[in-house]
Amino acid sequence: MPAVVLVGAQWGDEGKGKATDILGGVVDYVVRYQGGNNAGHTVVIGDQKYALHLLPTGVLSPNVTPVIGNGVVIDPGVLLGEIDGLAARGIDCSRLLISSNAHLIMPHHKAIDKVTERYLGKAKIGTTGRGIGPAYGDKIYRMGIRVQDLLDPGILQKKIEAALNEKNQILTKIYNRRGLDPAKVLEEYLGYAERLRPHIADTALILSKALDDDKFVLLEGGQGTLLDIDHGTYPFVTSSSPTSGGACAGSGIPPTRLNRVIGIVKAYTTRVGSGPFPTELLDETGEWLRRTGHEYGTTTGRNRRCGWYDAVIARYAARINGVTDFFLTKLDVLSGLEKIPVCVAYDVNGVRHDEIPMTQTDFHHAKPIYEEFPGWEEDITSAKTLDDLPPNAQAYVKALEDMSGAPISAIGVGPGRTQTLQIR
Ligand code: 2SA
Ligand code: GDP
Ligand code: MG
Repeated sequence: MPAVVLVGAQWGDEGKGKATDILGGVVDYVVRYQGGNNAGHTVVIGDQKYALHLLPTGVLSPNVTPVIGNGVVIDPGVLLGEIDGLAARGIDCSRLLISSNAHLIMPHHKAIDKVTERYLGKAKIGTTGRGIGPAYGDKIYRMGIRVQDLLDPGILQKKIEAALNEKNQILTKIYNRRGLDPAKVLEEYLGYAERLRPHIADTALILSKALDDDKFVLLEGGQGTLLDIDHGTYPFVTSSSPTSGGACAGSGIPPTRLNRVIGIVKAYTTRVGSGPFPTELLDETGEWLRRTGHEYGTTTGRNRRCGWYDAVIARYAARINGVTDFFLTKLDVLSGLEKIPVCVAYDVNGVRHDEIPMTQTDFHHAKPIYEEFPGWEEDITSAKTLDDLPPNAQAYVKALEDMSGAPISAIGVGPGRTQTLQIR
């Protein structure tokens, strides 16, 4: 059985959590392959709302084995809090598997993330402050602490001491903050080790055997294509690879075993944090989209910046990820608009660009070239098939499909599990 990747096609928060949950009925394993508890994936089941940060969305489906892959950075305190929170609501997380090769977010990573953002002032990235960038930085710098180090107290102690030797200098001498006590950090992390031990595994091996046994593996991305460390709007990106290539590196599943890449794309665009966003609306309409679409950060509660659909970005995501089909989400939010502009290309200093410009400088100056589509008044949240949608909504979907580089296979018309139209 092949593996399927689910990837955000914009700047995150496209509705990946709901999409994974819907597919959860047929899959055997759901794997997070990058990011950490910066992610916020919302799933609404009946009158219950779940906001997951580190746990794969598959944890909500009783027959799914949730897996945290090697490409994820884990804050163990947050993970255990999330497990306990779900247990209190009757969700069993005992099936959870955690890669022994995943890296740990340490207290110094969180401290450095917050203090560097503060020092950047106006030039800040707008991170979630969860220690994501510093944890990945140490991983690449080959001084990270991994999940498997929790299993060896001697190694863990040495690694914490070595890390704090350097990081305490940075915190105290450069940023004028208090240093961290290695003994206290060790004690805290050894406590986590006890509880996490039964979940730690060679997940790449388990997933490989599962695929050999014809099991269905779904790889669940966090954030989105334009936040990718390589392919996103650098430096206003997260520090990992949400794109489909990252799914392989972050899980140990080779590219030859992937057969479908689903791009999740919202019927308009949002972004949290700093960085270029050509179709951003800084007016009443942007505020209306935020209110109507409930566009507030799932992790931090921050206002999300809102704007029109950007087909240049969707085409880029289709190309970079090899999207086989799109799930178009939140179409219902657009009900009530007289006209709906869609960005089809950019004007950069008088020159038309049909692709994202090569340099960030040009992208910062990109002005959207819009095509307008007639809107619809009707509430579409009860629609069950494409034919239930008003003709103008159907025409909007068709236009997006024609412009975005891959067919649309499902449409979201509300946050609930059942509010999805399968159209292919
Ligand atoms: P970080 O913390 O180092 O990953 O931040 C770097 C940039 O990545 C953005 N980022 C996100 N963008 C959208 N959604 C995310 N998850 C949460 C959500 C965000 C929240 O689901 O709403 O609650 O604020 C997410 N995580 C990281 C971030 O805004 C920076 O631009
Ligand atoms: P993710 O990070 O991609 O998983 O997305 P988030 O959970 O951060 O944000 C998406 C929000 O949109 C959540 O509150 C979802 O419940 C909600 N949502 C998902 N699909 C739809 C949809 O089709 N219509 C509406 N109205 N809300 C949706
Ligand atoms: Mg989110």
